Amino acid sequence: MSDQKRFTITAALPYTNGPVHIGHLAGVYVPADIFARYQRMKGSDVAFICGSDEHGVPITIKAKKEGITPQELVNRYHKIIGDSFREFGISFDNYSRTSAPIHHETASAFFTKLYKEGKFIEQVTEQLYDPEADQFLADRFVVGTCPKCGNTESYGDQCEKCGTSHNGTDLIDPKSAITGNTPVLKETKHWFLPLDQYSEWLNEWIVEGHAKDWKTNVLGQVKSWITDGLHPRAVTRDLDWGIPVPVEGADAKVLYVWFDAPIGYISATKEWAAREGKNWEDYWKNEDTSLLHFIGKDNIVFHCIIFPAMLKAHGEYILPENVPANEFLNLEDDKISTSRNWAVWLHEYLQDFPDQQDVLRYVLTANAPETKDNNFTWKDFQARNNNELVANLGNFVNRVIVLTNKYYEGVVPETMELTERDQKVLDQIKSFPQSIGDSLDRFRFREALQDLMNLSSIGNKYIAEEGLEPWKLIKTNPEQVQNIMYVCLQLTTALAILSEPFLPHTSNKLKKILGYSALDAESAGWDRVASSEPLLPSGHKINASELLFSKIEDEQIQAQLDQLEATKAANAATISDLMPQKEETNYEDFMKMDLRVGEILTAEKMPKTDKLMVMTVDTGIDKRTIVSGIAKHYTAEELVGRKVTVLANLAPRKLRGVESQGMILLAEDPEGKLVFVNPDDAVVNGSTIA
Ligand code: B3M
Ligand code: ZN
Repeated sequence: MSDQKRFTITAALPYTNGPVHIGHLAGVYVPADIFARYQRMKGSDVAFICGSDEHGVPITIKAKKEGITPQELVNRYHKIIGDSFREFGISFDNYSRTSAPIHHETASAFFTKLYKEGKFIEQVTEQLYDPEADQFLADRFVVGTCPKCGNTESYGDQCEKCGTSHNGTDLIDPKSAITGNTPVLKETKHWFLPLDQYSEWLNEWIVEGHAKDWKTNVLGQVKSWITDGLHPRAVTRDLDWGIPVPVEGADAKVLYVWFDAPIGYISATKEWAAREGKNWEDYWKNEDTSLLHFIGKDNIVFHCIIFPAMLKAHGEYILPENVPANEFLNLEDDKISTSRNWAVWLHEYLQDFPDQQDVLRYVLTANAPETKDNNFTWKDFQARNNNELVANLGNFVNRVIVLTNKYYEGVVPETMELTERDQKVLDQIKSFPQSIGDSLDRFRFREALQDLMNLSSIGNKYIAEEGLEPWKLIKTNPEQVQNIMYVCLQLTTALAILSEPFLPHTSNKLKKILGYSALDAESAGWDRVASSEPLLPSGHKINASELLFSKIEDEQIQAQLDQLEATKAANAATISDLMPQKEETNYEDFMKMDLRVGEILTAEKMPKTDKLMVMTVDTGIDKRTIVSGIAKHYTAEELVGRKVTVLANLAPRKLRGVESQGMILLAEDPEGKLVFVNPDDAVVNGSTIA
């Protein structure tokens, strides 16, 4: 095929310090898999690449806690994660791992080339060091306050609240995650990639060059990174777990995990190509290849700024054509969290819903966090299964298969003269590969899935039209029923083909029922549905019916909700999440604070944010504007008229352009729930508190 396209499709390498959950699947792996399967069906040459990200500090911390080696830890999770992906039909061409020798060689060689060509800055800097642990505190070994958003639990390399990536030394009030001690500064030599030198080029290539085809959430982040100013980034660490820095005298130093991990895409491609007798360079060095990175939003900076800068510095590689990053998926209105066990783990889902992988794939796609954070609820999961998969798709297919077996002993009937109505449906079927494909080409997976379901709806409507139901017509007009059933069988086959990227297990099952696999393999292609040849010719024999989907009962859903409730209760009971007592303060410092009883007069959610509430507060001395991050916890109506405690002499601060003149005191529980520190309603506004 001369116009065959070539794709290198990568999905973020999951950290190997825990299993994977629905958030991973929804954000990265299901969309990537849909795209890869679709392209294969279009006849494209696809390398779909992933693997375990086995380096980095969290892995060493967890291994230490469990008293095992990092390698033992990653071996365990590499298996669990790999199994989950396989079960859910994520069709990687290679699922590799970064502890593999081929990766160590590839990453090492990559670093060496840049090193020899003078692409790094060598710098002795002062880094945080924990004397008691006798260790430099790289990345997650240090916790402190984020200089940008004030989150008190920011890691050394990245703040999970605001997404900023920074250096450990930028943290305010840093603490060692190993001993809890305040670290000291100690000199050490590292290699830095001077990102500032790539700023202009990045701006041209992405912000100007891809303004139209990249997702707005991705462009937005990239722009703000570039306008905030890019700085040299250390690409090495003082650690003993990772890929040794291939420079003489750099003992006890390894490559930064975010330097080696994306190179893992290249290593995994090499490993696969060697196995399959292909040339890996076609997938990484040929300008005709489309390189696509599927990731979650917290990985945008690494895939759109740092890795491209590395590739550019190297000089031999192609750059990503697109990075269709997704936002986050919440679970029952709460952020998915590994440490709070607030997640639906894939290996656990499979125990509770065996053989229902496609139901989860379906719900996660229908609800994908494509343009904004989205929410997974068990009730929605049940409703989508029962009302959409069972009642629409499953019902249509089942009727067609049962009736074909009943009326024609499973043989696709001959057609008589087709009515306009029959022909219309046949024509409609042919338009679907194009329309679903258009959505997929633009990474609009929800829209594409909706379109697939429309095809099934067309079938349901056609078969149930008043007076034309085959089960009624069979007695009076059997010829017409032959036409209807023939058309329905074409539509069912189209569903079997076009559902493959979304619901691979279902598609397989349906192809088996239809005996479709017995037809020539070529015919499985995407565009086959649009051709003028019948998809399932008259005379072809199908098999017996089997249910594609089954109803999910209330009890099953309740069991999941109960489990989450139990998790909540267990979390509330652990005090380990509570903030440690702050350092001692003194009377004078405390008395500097002007605390007063105030009353909220007006409240309005700040446009385009989901957290901020703009309020007018009567402090007794004046009426002023205070902005507070409580919009997720209270509605404007709940706030007006409430007595609150106000810190009145806090220096004003601009939040999203609005000046906040003071602070309202709130209590935050370990779950992140916010409640007011409430003065008695009888106290007059302006009363001082001390
Ligand atoms: N392991 C981060 C993550 O799982 C990281 C991705 C690496 S992709 C090269 O969020
Ligand atoms: Zn922050």
